[in-house]
Amino acid sequence: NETELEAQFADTISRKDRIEPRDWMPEKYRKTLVRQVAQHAHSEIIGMQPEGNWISRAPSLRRKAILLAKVQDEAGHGLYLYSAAETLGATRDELTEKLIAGKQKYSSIFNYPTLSYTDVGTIGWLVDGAAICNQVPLCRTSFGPYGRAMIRICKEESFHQRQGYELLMTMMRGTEEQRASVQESVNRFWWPSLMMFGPPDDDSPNTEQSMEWGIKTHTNDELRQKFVDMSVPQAEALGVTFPDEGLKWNEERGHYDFSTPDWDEFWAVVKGNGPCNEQRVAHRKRAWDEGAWVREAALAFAENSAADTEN
Ligand code: FAQ
Repeated sequence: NETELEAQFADTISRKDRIEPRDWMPEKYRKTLVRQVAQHAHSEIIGMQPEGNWISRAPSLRRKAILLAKVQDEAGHGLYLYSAAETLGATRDELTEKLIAGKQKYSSIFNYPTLSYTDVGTIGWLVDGAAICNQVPLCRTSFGPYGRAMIRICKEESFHQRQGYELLMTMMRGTEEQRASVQESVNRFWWPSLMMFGPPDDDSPNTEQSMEWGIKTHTNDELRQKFVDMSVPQAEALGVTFPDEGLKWNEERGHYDFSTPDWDEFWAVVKGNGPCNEQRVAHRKRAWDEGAWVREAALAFAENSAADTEN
């Protein structure tokens, strides 16, 4: 009965064991997971656009091969994540329809433009760096398929982060103009990267329940702090600064202090009013509409093959 199932679920969570697709789960747990996993999948797919913008203009064959591989990895991440959502009963078609209708979100970061090739390096370093910081703990999330998808995704994100840092390192060894381009790009991406971790804890409606269920294992502010602490020495090694006068080591806390991000800007971007929101969703919609005949043909082929096998 229901009470017994609930007790079993609570017991699995308290043992930090995994909930699997066939296990009983509260409806709200399932809904929260579909929301988070779908947003995560959409972010990977929409996240292909800002960097994809530079594939045809990469400065060398080597850089082009690296960038192509990275953007293809992002498509793969989206697919693992849509598959994880499917085990919760949400189909990829249904989720994509919701994304293009503006009913589901994707990460705010991908609503900022990539104005120079240097941005490819900065996205690798800071955006993939923030993604790793947020996603390594998710490898131990309570829902099995999501956690297992995260393990492989994190390995690939580490490669992405290193390629970005290596690109910027190469530019920092270059001309004065190249160094200025790195600093300019870092200035634009620093604050939006900090916003990737979500609103501050006291303004985060989902954190408490998600922590209780073991979906999240750290709060938004904890992970943001971890990212700042990790990034400052990397910036020093690179020879760039972050655009924050308030950034300084706090001996007592054992962490870097930093200024408050512009949360009004964050909410404006999340609500659809960032610099590229419209363009990103319109592009996704176009690709979805133009691909309809491929999906239909694949389905018809599968049905015919099944009918042939039956005969
Ligand atoms: N952007 O109550 P909370 C990548 C929404 S990495 C947009 O704190 P929660 C790799 C939130 O959904 C990026 N919306 O929510 C890559 C909620 O609205 P809702 C993807 C945001 O879920 C790199 C409301 O605000 N990573 O793609 C954002 O407990 C380079 C209140 O927030 C993930 O998705 C935001 N930044 O915590 C690809 C990681 N923050 O849904 C290509 C998994 C919050 O109630 C190139 N997700 N909101 O309508 C998570 O860890 C969590 O969902 C958080 C938000 C931490 C993002």
